[in-house]
Amino acid sequence: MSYSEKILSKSVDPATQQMLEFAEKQGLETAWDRYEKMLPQCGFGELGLCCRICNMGPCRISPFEDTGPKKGVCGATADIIVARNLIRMIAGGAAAHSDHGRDLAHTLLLTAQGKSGGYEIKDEVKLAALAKEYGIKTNGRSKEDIALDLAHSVYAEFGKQEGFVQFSRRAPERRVALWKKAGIDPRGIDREIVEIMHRTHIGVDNDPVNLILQGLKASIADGWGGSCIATEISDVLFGTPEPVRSQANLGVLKKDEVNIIAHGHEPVLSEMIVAAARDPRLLDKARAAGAEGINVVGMCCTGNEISMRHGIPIAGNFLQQELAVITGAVEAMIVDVQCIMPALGDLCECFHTKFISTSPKAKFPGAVHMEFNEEKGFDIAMEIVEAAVDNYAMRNPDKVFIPEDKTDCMVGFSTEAIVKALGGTLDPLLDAIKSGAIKGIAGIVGCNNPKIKHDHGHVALVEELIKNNVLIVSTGCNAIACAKAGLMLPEAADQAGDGLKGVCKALGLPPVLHMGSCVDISRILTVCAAVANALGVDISDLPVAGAAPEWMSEKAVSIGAYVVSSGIFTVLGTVPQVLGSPFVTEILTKIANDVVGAAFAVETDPVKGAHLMIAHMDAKRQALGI
Ligand code: BF8
Repeated sequence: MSYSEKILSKSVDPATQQMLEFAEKQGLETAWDRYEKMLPQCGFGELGLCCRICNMGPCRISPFEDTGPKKGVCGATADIIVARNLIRMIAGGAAAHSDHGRDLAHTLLLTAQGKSGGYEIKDEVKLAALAKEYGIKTNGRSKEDIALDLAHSVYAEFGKQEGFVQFSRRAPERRVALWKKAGIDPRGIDREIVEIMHRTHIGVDNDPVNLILQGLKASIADGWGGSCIATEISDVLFGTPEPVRSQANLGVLKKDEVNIIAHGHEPVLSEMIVAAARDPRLLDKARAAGAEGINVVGMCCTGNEISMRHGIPIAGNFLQQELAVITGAVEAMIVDVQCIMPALGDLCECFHTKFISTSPKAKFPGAVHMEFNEEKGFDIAMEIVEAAVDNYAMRNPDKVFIPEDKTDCMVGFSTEAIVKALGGTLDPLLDAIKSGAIKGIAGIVGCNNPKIKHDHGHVALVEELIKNNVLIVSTGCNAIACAKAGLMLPEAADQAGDGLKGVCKALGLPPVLHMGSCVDISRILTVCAAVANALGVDISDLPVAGAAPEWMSEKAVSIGAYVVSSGIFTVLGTVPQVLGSPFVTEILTKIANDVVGAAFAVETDPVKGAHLMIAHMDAKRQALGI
């Protein structure tokens, strides 16, 4: 099918192209339309030069040399304003990830106390391993007793006033020493986030370097703290992912079944939705309503969580959430927190789709609120799924339009699963890196953003890297883009360079490994730390690099900051709002190298971005003498 130039410029994904054309014909608005209406976007904002922190403002700094104000009312310069705005984004992102981690700690606590509704401790091996890290005794103790101590320990990480976050000690000793030297070894997670808010208040910290260091510190508390807690405790409660087959793209919606989309982030909700949808009573009810079954599918990071653990299909990534509703085949869009467009409310009103919010932290216009809590998790999930089943009768078959596109994928590559696939040790991977069969490892992550052709940034970057023998570890909306593009199948190794192809074929692995949701970037950190420790070097010495080709969220800013703070060169595919300060730009792209041994680059062309990463890996290989 051929589409207009306009539609082809918006996405490379065939299902998305098809739905965009359909939406246009129906007169339905999407994020792409709202983005176009926003153009031209505020030039001061794009450069990070607008300050709204106090009510003497808003102030904006002129980016032109000769004209316009160079200081805000308080005297803040472009450097100060840009640095403050940037680290407030880190605070927002770190808070979101880490609050997700806190909810997992809470669920573990309730489960250990026997007070949760439907949860259990599924991975006792991981429970024991984490207990060991925290110095919790395991001998002769019940899993509930161990879990209780672990829950108290991880809970305490958030409000810790002094001392380090335990999981940060997975980093190589040299990395920790470097953090200490730079004054960015984080204390409690909440403390570092609060300190950003304090320091960026009018008239507090007005040194851009000092501000950015605090931003890095809070981001480390996120990556090696809050996000890591989210990942590890999810594994304890729901099982550590293992390779499993799944499918991705809007074609996973079914014409003859009750379609339920689980959208958002926290597996605490989605795990119970998955369980409830298998309940015989609800299945009978769905059949009595004329449906052939109940089809739960995921969206965004919730999609990643439930596909990694159950093989549940993923309907799409961030920019596809509205398109899923426009299929007219969705009985319920169930959401919790993060990356949920408020636009869904108005859109769902054009269809029979029930937009169901569940978190006390996240309410939306036009949504029905069915509040979820962990004490009654399964019972509430049953009510939510039943509401979806009851809504099947309201579906208008004339409005249903589901694209056929769906792609098979292999997901579920937790750190443990990767080690298992390698035969129990990291040695085969290290050998392949040393021999040059694998040039390096790239972590490709992050969102979609209508500023860049949907999925093009992700797919073009990843294809170029695997062609050059770079093994990819992927999370978030990048993982979904790669799954849709067929890059997460062992057969995709045929698109890789000879070295990577040989390794993948020998091990039966895809060249792009799905490591999970955005909090699961902590898994990537753990792998990097393990590889660095095995080689006796720091992470910054490894031939590894990161990229966020289509990033948009504050969480992505925090991720970028902690990845660079961990010593990993990172390429951004959309331009961060910092260019109004050449000094801050220089800190991020150059000076950071002297402090944390890594820096950012910005490259909007994904193929060029790939080659920046490859050149970086080549340089690191040379320095290591491999
Ligand atoms: O945490 S990649 S759009 S879904 S922020 Fe959001 Fe970005 Fe997708 Fe998951 Ni991550």
